[in-house]
Amino acid sequence: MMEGAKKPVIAVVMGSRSDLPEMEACTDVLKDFGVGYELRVLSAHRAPEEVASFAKGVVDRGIKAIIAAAGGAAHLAGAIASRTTLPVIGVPIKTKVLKGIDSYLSTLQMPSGVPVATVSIGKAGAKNAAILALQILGVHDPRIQEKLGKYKKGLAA
Ligand code: RP5
Repeated sequence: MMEGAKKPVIAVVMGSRSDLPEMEACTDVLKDFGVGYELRVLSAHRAPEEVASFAKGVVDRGIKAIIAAAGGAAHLAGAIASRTTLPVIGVPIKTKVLKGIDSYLSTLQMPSGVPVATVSIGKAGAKNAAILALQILGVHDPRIQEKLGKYKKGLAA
């Protein structure tokens, strides 16, 4: 586990170290906003027990939103969402064979009652996951809200 300097309020989880190059688009945004996050590699298929204990302990550590990225038969975001009341944002990682359509549908198509807020495939989705997590936190944090406002103005310019 690696962590940002501040107390983590967002958890960024990915299914493999090989997802990190795409997910740096996510952590770069969190760093720019100065929001503490924790970063973990946890595979729903290769380490299911660790995923379960992560999901069960995450509220007690003060985490407010979870970003979960995986590729292929992407089970990670859903496996976490099934075990927590925190909002879970799913990032479908781009894959070689099916270009991430597999990851996208696996992350998106959750059953009724267990939502995963699924963003677009790849780096754009990774970045948007960070912004969406910040927007969730911004509802109760005026400093994040203000920074998001400046960010939006920057996009327009
Ligand atoms: C998924 O399988 C991971 O999220 C990754 O996108 C994909 C391939 O993993 P590696 O075989 O590169 O570890 O679980």
